[in-house]
Amino acid sequence: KIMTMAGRPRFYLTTAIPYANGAPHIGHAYERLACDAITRFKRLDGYDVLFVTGMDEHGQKMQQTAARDHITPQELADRTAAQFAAMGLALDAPTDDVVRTTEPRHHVAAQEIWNRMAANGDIYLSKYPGWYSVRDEAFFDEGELTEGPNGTKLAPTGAPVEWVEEESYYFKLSAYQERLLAHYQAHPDFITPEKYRNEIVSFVERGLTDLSISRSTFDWGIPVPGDAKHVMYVWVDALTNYITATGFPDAEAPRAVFWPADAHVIGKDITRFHAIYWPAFLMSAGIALPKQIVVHGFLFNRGEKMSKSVGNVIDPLTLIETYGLDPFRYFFLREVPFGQDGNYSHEAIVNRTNADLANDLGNLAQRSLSMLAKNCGGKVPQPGAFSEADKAILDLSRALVEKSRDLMQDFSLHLILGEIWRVVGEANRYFAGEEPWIKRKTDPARMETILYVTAEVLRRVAILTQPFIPQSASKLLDSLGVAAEARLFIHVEEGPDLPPGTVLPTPVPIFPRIETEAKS
Ligand code: ME8
Repeated sequence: KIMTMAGRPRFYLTTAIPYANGAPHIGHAYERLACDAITRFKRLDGYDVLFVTGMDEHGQKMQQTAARDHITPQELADRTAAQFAAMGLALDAPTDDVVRTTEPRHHVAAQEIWNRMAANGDIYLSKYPGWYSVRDEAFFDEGELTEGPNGTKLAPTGAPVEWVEEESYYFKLSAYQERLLAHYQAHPDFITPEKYRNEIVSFVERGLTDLSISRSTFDWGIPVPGDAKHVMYVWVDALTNYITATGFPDAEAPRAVFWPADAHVIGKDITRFHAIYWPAFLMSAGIALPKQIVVHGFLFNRGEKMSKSVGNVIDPLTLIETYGLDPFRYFFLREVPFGQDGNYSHEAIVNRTNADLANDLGNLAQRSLSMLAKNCGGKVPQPGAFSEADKAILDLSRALVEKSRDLMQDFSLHLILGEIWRVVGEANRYFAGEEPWIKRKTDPARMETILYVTAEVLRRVAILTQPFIPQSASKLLDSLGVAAEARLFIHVEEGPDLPPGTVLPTPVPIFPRIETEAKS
């Protein structure tokens, strides 16, 4: 691991940069949210994290959408960038940077990587006709196409393709087949989950053809160095954002130390670009490869693909307004196994929120903290000697850090939440089984110990939940009197545990139930 001067390990994480030709949808929100949870987790675990997103603002698709809306491509880009910034705020998922591909610093980086690939002899001018899909911004081989209506042809993604016959610059992708395969072999975790790795490996094994990397029939892009008739293929441009953020080509830039990135988090439809083209470009330019391409699945509304024509494209901001931010965050991170496709529906969101947040964690916090307020003078009590049951639940809650860290190796966010809520379940059984409301009369000292143990377990659970439900976790920690600077994972592993005598604020409900029917 690379250490910073302060001795903290570094971690550089990116989202894909959304196309700026449309408003944010739930898939974008999900990706940003997952990356935010990873970022928060790593920071709480002592890492110096660089978390970057961006906007993919060039290409034919942008030019077409802008023309349709009677605005310039730059106006379209500005409008969409503002919508994505609002989404980031609504999700409470801030980033350290937003690389917009129309920025001058990005033009510099993209032209530099182009020049290095050219200097390495990997770029040539030629003319091969081919099938191009504007929606995917990609060429497809004849053999990959399917029949569309009225004798038209469709890309494997279902998008229409057009026959393109123009002179363009090509990248010698075919020359990288063996080196890419060797890299996948030597770094088995380069593409994760394995399912996507296997797809990429067999695709590359079937052989690679050279890649058209410039266009000359439209001009909304970064000019090719030395030949301004051409603009760069939008994917060469877009992928380069990941090094623009680290100050490339300035090797002395403050963020240069963050390259190579630890994880590019992307959806399953763009694995080819990230796991084949991007590493090949970097090899050609003599730049280190990212450590991991982390692939997530697609979200479906009740099993249906979102589409404008079906009318089921849901604005993530509407969902956040309806359910509240933390229920929204919790639902998607808990319910969708990270790496797999997932479904959402009103019922599923309500059920998760009420069962896990309101009942399991909310009730435990509410019951134990209001007992503390009433029976222990609103202070953290002094515990007596711990029983076996006390020790068992305390140990389980402390072990959560190491378990979560292990699961974070595979970015198994849903399993981390599963482990945390398993402990919440145990804590509820402990609390019910120990019956502190009865001990209040028969053995008040024992009651104080039970309430102490429960509050301490809540402290640990709250610290662990911060990456996922940051606002609620923070309220819970406030209600336990935990100082803002004592909320790291190390404070679970090494303490200090809740100091007896700490004065606690009046408990407030933190996890409201979602009521779906009006009460009569
Ligand atoms: O692909 N569920 O941009 P994009 C989950 N500009 N994730 C989804 C999704 C869904 N239903 N739909 C899309 C692009 N995504 C390029 C990226 S990176 C150098 C350039 C994911 O706006 C998608 O897989 O179409 C991608 O990771 C991200 O959202 C942006 O998609």
